[in-house]
Amino acid sequence: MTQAIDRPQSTGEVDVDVLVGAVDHDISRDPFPVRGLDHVTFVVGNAKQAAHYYSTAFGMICVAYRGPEQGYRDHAEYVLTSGSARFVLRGAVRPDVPEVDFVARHSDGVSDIALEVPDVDAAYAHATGQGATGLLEPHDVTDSYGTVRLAAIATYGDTRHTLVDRSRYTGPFLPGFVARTPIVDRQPMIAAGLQPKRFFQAVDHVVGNVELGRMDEWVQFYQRVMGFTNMAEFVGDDIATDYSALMSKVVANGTRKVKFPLNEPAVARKKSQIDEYLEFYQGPGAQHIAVATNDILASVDAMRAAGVEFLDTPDSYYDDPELRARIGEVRVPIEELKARKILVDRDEDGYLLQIFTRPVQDRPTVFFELIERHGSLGFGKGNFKALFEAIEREQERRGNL
Ligand code: TYF
Ligand code: FE
Repeated sequence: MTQAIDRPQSTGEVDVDVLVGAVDHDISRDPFPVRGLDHVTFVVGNAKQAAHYYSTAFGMICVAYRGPEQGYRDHAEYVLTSGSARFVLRGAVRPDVPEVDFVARHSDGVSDIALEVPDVDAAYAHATGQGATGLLEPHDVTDSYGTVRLAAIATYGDTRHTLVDRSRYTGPFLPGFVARTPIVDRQPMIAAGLQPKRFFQAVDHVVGNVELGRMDEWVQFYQRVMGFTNMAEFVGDDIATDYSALMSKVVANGTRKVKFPLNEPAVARKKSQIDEYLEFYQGPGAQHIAVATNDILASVDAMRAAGVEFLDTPDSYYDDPELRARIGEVRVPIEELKARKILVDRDEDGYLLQIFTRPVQDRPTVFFELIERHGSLGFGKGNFKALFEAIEREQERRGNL
């Protein structure tokens, strides 16, 4: 069943040029060297249907599977990729496994933001030495494709970081997983020009929501445990009280390939969107996953056509002469962005285009962002006002404002 399928390139040049904003940096001198994001695991109520959703609505390709058929009696796990982005969808097959409790508490959510590291033992020793809680000691897992070394540490809420060294492994994902063919055949749509080959090619950043007053602790956690440093973009008191009702700081590894914004609620006029998340997720967790695309127009069109819901942006956003002046020329006429509700922001390094989905499960918790970067390393600070107003309209619709 092994075949030349769309395997993610976890290291090397491909990643560097697909992830705009990565910088040259020698990770060998880092206290906690990180090659990149290995995968994001979602624990879901029904992995079979989730795998179908991410195949049809997100254009992802199912490349591997592990479940009862392989002798793994507890879970069904589907691995889907889009370029270097790799999602694992895990559903319980039995009632007495922890994933059942995870879903009861959080609903579908992110359980693992796994990092590819060159030396699992060194990374784990550094992390736990700096106070991280170890969840899995370094150990080898082996099958006929080779050996993967794994360990895991805890982060906010019920979220973990698995540490993965797959340099001695050639299989489709991890030992025990078997290669499988895509769930849907998008080739006819692609051939007819109705869908892009990929809707996105990498994970740009993963955002965590933590409790009121805890953001700085988690920023320091990533500084201490992973040697991450702060990026310039943050939402401070000034912005928080005016319209965002949240505070935010961004930490990143040396290459800037791994970026983790961290949000906490702020006390403002209205109920914070972060409080809404914390209430419905029953605690801290991953809030949104931003995926990098190089054709956000085509991706949004394909995803909308497949039924993905995006946040609305009022026409007044695009008609604002101040925005027009600040943005200047971008690669498409602004009308093209307006027609699709795509946001645009510019900073000293360049510009970015971005759009946010509505929550992708029944609870107002996890959502996605599509981002197309043209030089800008930011997170769309110039859009925070328009974005947070849009989120407040959604909170209002849900009766949570
Ligand atoms: O990742 C970011 O920082 C941007 C902005 O609830 C953002 O995408 C921040 C908080 C939020 C939604 C978007
Ligand atoms: Fe974001």
